[in-house]
Amino acid sequence: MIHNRQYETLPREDIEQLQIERLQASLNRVYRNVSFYKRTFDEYKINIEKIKSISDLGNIPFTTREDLRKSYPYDMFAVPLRDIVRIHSTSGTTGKPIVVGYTKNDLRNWTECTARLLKAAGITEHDVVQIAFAYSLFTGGFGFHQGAELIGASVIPSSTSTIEKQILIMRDFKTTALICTPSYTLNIASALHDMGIHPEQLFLKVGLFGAEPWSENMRSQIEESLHIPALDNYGLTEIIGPGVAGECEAKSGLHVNEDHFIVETINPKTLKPCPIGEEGELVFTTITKEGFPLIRYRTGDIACLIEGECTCGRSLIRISRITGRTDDMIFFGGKKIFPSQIEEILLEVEGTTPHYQIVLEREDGQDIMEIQVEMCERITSIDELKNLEYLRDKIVKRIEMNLGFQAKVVLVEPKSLMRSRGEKVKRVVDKRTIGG
Ligand code: DLL
Repeated sequence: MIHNRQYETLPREDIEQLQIERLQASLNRVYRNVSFYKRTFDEYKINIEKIKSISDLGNIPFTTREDLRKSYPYDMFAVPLRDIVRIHSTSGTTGKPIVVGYTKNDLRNWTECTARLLKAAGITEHDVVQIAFAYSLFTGGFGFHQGAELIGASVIPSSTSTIEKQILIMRDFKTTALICTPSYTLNIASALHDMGIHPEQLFLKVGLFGAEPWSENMRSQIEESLHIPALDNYGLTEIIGPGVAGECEAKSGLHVNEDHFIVETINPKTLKPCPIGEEGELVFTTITKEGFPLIRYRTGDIACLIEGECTCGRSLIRISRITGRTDDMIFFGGKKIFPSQIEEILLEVEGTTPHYQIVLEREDGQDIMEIQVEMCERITSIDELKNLEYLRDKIVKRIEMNLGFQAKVVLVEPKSLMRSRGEKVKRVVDKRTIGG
């Protein structure tokens, strides 16, 4: 099913024509209204009028996460706050989060984008859609909610209830479509098994999963345990939230909503464009956003572009599954964390050194984090031992308060963590396998 046949099946030349027109308007808008872009375009002597084709976009410098952090909270907004009707943000709780704003038009476009993903998964007004993403500063819950309502589906904002409650809702409210992260879905599947509920006792027809990396192996596990097709969708707060790209029922790549976003892939080292089909870092330019437009934003996500016709009839370019990141972002129990956020907390606690190692494991479907931290000095007395326990509790509490999860903290002897030849401790040891 295609939600917006006019735009989703445009001939390629028409898509590119539309993109260039909208790009011109966006470049003018950011130059006029966002001091960061005015400065950058002046510095690089960008003449907007000379950007006449999509390949000319390559002359414009990138925007990075760091640029957005520096503009906290509102410096990248291209409209006054009175025109902003919604604010979301990334979860950077210790470091500066990235704050994004939507105008009424932005919300309308965002709603359209998620509605397209839902329709592509076969969801209609006859469906009961259970959204088990947080309704919060995180974009997942609200983003899909709007789209599902636009389609006319019956929406259940079950958000972050307990797994048991999700399952009871799913069974009793006759949910037909489930929307959440793939790892949470596997937890639901295993809880169903424990509760003795067979998938045939449910009404599920399809699931849309995203917001974290997953694999084909994980897709098979979900499909086999819930007896539904499991479709991938991709998005990020900075660009709009969910709705940037999503799979259709053909499951052969994620269609990018190209009438709203221009996608490029670059080699993250040379920063040169990658040939179609070769993996690189995804770079997005928004071409309809008013509140928080971004030009050539480096996402840090690795994927490749897939050209050519899809059996579904959409002409929109596709991206592959996300296969990795260019940075050290950790996906942990539905949260996205940078080791630097943990480091900041450790640096605030006296008695520990900045040498630490994060060890990630998965037990019974739950992510577990152990943080091994070197102490400044060796322990020689009982009093020091007590002090050690106090230190450990302090770190655990701060992590819970600032980052919102529980970690096991182990204080280890000075210089006991394994160092590489360059004398650096490996920051993250991930013993989980995706889908394992
Ligand atoms: O995760 C938006 C979203 C919500 C997407 C619901 C899909 C469904 P952020 O919290 O800003 O936004 O995280 C964005 O998550 O840069 C990727 O690294 C990762 N990510 C999102 N979707 C996928 C996916 C939302 N399908 C970051 N596969 C992105 C792999 C994904 N990684």
